[in-house]
Amino acid sequence: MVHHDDADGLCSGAIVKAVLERMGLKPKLVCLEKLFPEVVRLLHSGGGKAIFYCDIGSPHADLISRANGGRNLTVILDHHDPRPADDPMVLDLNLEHVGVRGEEEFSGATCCYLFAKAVDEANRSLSYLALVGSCEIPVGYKGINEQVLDEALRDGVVRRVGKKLVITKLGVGVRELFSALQVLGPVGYYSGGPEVGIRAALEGLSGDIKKLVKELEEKRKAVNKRLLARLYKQGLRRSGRIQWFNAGRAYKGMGSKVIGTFCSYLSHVRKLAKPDMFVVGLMEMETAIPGLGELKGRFYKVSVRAPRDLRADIDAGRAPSAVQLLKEATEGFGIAVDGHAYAASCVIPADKVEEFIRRASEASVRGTSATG
Ligand SMILES: [Mn+2]
Repeated sequence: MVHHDDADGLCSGAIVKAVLERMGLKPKLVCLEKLFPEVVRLLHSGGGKAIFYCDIGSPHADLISRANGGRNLTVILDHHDPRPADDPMVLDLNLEHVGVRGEEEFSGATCCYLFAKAVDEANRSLSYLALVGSCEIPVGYKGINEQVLDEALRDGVVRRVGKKLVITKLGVGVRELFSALQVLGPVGYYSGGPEVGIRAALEGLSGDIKKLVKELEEKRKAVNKRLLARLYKQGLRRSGRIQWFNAGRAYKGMGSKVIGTFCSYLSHVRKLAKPDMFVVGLMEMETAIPGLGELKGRFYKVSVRAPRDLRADIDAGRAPSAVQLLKEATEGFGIAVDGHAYAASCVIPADKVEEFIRRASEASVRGTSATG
């Protein structure tokens, strides 16, 4: 079982873990920040396994199919924009395939929940996890998510307390659990956070877990503060329409999502970031995947954010979208390039950093090309 590291990914993992355990199986969980091709090949080596991808996988269903070669039964439960799976043993159950929008109407956890319900109606007790995971969707509970909310309220799995939704069994707010998981997975990625997050999703927030969430948040804040002080002193580096900084190993021990969060914040800081240029942040990644082993080589995580004024130029086609910028700048070596118009991320080999900056700077002034 492979699941993503954010709150939606942890809820997705928790649902499928519970379903498989209720069936008497003993799933082995692997939490991933990004789908490295090397990891996919490793997971699919050998045969006769059942492999689940939760809130991750659809954008790489083609890669997964090639790595699988018909050997393992593979089920993808995801809501990210899918690529075609061309191995009949790879079943992508993403509802995008039937025209439901994964940006608005369902999350990875919703997809996992619908699977759980199809396996056994008794799994309706897990509906709250679809609601927690879906907090990442900015438009509220719409479409299928709204139906899940109605069902959860009717079943008494969640109840309204004032304006809040509370999970009856755990006595925890839906939003509160979401916020804790957003820290446990991404910030605690290299310190056992995902396992704790899965437990929290199924059993609630104990005092110990709350304490861990607070510690992780404080650690991240301290690094953010140091980095900000450095940038106030040195400024961002600029070329073409990109402004960038390299955080190096400042976030050592934390998952690489922290650089994206920092870039989002930075893109609003007028004193540091020009509002009409891409904000690009780089950080060196750890070389190990928890529970799986060492990766071959060293890698950098790259995050791109478009500040306000740049967004108008992107919409008008006067600047490439964030994800298009990354695609062009990392063609030939970019790993897991994904995102949308105003925010995108990927992984690049450490020896490609300079080439990436040069190409991103060139692509940033080109405007919309046909490759998007
Ligand atoms: Mn998701």
